[in-house]
Amino acid sequence: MKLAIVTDSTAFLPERVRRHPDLFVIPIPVILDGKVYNEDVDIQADGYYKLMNESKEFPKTSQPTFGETLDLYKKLKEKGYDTIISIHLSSGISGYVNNLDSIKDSVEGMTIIPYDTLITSMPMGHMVEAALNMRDADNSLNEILEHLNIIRANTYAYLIVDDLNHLVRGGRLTNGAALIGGLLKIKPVLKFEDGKIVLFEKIRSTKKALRRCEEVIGERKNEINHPVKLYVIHGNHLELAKKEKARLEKSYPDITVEIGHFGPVIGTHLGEKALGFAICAE
Ligand code: MYR
Repeated sequence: MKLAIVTDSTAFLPERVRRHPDLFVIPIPVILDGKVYNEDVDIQADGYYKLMNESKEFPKTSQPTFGETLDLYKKLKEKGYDTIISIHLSSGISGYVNNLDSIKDSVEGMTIIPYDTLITSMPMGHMVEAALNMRDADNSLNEILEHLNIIRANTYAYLIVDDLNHLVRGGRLTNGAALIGGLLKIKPVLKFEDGKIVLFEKIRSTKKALRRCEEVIGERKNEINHPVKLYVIHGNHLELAKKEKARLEKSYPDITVEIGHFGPVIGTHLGEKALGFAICAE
């Protein structure tokens, strides 16, 4: 088997993973005032929030076209690959991964497996890295998929956003419209559940919401039967992310905590100053 790993630009990938020769990344588009930008190709996280906050129309995201995705799969066939695991953002927040079902049998001699991570961002990058490491260690396709399933079943993410309107207007908060009226004095903690973003708890202040995230990460850590990694992810809020990383390291000294940021696509849906906490089985 010659295996390629494909993912999309919402996976936050550290440099060591980006450079892997068998990894290929499809950009997800962001639309600002009618202009289409491909994430990480013609727009980066740096400077994005300023552009987003200044845009006249409400910014949007879209899916890569079938043509673009199929072209990549065909190019990989020409390069000699015969198998692709295409690891993508949750079907609960984008139709992209489910839509790949309609093209997965279109390249002769190529096995294409669309993989719904039920998450995105750093936890998805974590799955991509795990798949690449297992590929390099000559694990079989089934072993890699089974391990991805273990990580997926043991991944939890919690979010605090500064302005819930972004998620509600973008339609990515399940039952969001019902929530927004009563939230003036409340800082909701959100979570991923079955791949969708839902309310976890209504908390009275940002400080208490942050402490609750730290606590709930500890609760999940005690339930997961594998070594884990922690991620703190920010939308242009590095100082807060660093503080939270330090707190987590103090509370859970045996676990590695990595910091990353939300790129333009996720930033569009969470708004500036969002903070995410994730725990994943290694
Ligand atoms: C599309 O428009 O279909 C593609 C992009 C959808 C992205 C939705 C992002 C929602 C916020 C995810 C937060 C992740 C925290 C770990």
